[in-house]
Amino acid sequence: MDKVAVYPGSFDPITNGHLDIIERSAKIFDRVIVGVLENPEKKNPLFSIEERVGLITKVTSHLKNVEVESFRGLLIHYMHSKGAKVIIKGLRAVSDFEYEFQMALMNSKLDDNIETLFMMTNSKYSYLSSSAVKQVAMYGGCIRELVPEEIIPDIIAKFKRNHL
Ligand code: COD
Repeated sequence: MDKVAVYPGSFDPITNGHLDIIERSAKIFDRVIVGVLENPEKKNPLFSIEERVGLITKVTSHLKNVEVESFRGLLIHYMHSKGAKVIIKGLRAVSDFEYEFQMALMNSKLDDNIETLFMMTNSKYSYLSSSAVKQVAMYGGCIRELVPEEIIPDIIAKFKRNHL
């Protein structure tokens, strides 16, 4: 049976830190599904859900066992619909731990057959977050090396159109 994992997140936008986790997971699992959460709690996203799925699809096209989809509601329900047993999470710093620990325990309370697997960030990207990328881009800083090259024009265009 195929080993299927889901890597969930907001990915607004995908960064090199996210991509590194996806590439490493793709070496371990038969299929990796990047699940982009349509999260009503996160107000004013930079990219729409369809745009985020499109950007991730573009930068993962070299990974044949990676799929990208959006989902709504509980992650556990999405896992069930995909027949996936493993949730992949990235950990950057101790500050990520408390929140991730709470979510992992809640998810295992909802279904104890599902495991959360934590991957340590690549030290090159430990400081990197989508919010930091947005701040740098908003004020015209260089985002090269923070996000995949192919999506730099998409990010810059957003700020030119909507945010400046
Ligand atoms: N290096 C390594 N990992 C990283 C980096 C980096 N530089 N940056 C981010 N990550 C990791 C994050 O730790 C996270 O694991 C993942 O990548 C995605 O990050 P984000 O910021 O895009 O996504 P979040 O943190 O907004 O995503 C939160 C979820 C969507 C995973 C979460 O809210 C969720 O599962 N929601 C579903 C609702 C649910 O089921 N709730 C019940 C459980 S409480």
